[in-house]
Amino acid sequence: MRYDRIRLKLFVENRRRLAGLLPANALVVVNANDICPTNADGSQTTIPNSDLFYLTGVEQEQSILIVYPDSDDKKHRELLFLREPTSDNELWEGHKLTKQEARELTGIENIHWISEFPRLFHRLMCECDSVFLNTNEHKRAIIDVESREARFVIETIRKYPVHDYRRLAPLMHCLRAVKSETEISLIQKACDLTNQGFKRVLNFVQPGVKEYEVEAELSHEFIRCGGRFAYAPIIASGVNACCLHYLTNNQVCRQGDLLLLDVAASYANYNSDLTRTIPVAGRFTPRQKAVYNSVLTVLRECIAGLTPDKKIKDWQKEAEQLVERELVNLKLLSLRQIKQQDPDQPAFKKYFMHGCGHPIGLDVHDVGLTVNPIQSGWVMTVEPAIYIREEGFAVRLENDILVTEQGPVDMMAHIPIETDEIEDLMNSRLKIAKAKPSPFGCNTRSDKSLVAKR
Ligand SMILES: [Mn+2]
Repeated sequence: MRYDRIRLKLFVENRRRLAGLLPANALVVVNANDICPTNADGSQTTIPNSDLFYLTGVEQEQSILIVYPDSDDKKHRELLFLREPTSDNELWEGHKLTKQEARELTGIENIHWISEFPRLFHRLMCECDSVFLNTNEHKRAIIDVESREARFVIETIRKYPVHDYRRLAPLMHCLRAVKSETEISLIQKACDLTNQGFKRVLNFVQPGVKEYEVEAELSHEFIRCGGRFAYAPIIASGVNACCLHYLTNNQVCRQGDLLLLDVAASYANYNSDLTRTIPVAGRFTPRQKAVYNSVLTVLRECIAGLTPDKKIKDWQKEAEQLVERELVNLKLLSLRQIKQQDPDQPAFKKYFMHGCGHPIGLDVHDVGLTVNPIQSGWVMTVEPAIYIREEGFAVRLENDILVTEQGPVDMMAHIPIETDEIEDLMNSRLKIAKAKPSPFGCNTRSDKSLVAKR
């Protein structure tokens, strides 16, 4: 791991909370994520299974957790199965957890090698009354690939067809939605890394830089601090910002354009999510500033509106009404258009067509019972926007907010957002020599000698 060790109390407490939600004599199984293949013998970087991490802190492949709080045998109440370290896998892949290391990481006493899983699992299946199996459930996820967990579920039900099976996902969603103090401090750490990356970008962006060069600056900052990109960064200049999930990041940032940056760090698997929109040349035009300040006003009102007991759909409705008001102020919509609109296709949707925010945590679009009222302890993003394709730009602003009984806490309050602040920071920097040739051959198109050397 590249982050400071998390105290095992977090994982012990999370398992205790899960045990508290289970009916009598229930068994829970949680599997690690697959290492996903790409092409030939390649594989993707593995992101740990969020539920397994939440309950154990384990990131290692092929791991399996069993929680069986009512087991007669004390040794069977919590079991962790790990891939056995061998000289061969350690030679090729690196260090694997020893049993003692796993105990110190997770607080689970009973650690077994994965080869012992079938025997012990069979025994526990003969003793329990119900089995909670894990499924990846998210409203927006359409998943065609069968995960390790999904294969385990299918195989288990095939072998034990008449057991009483239940979904673990709703319990995990209920637990993971409300963040503990440790989790909040880890999300805060991710927000702080994001701040560092954003400040570096304010010092870097100028007309002529490519969007992917901005991406490289962020990458440098996040990785050197032990973090990584929380999600594929959106670095969209000019009209590119009107594509909601623009990921090519290959255009030149031009004088007079705005640059939308939806970029953030994750730290210790906890994510942040930031959006800022900055002027490429360091000054907003009056029109850009007017739209920007409209979005900023809505952002602040939506943050203030994140209060316990409100339903997300009501909060979204408020956001839409605020955006609509601003669209009228900006003369993008007329009151007549609004009066005559089809209620199923409201006029504001031309300029603001997505949700105003989502829970964030171990997943960027975090699990949570979003039909339930907002609760103290949730961390939500707030991301209003106005997209004006015909004017060739968009403004989106996004901060991460902790909901509390005492009112919303903006975890990104320290990240520059006022237009004056952004302009000042961009104009006070030491200008980096423009288009300095890179020693690594970034300008290879005009420099054949670098290509020939390889
Ligand atoms: Mn977001």
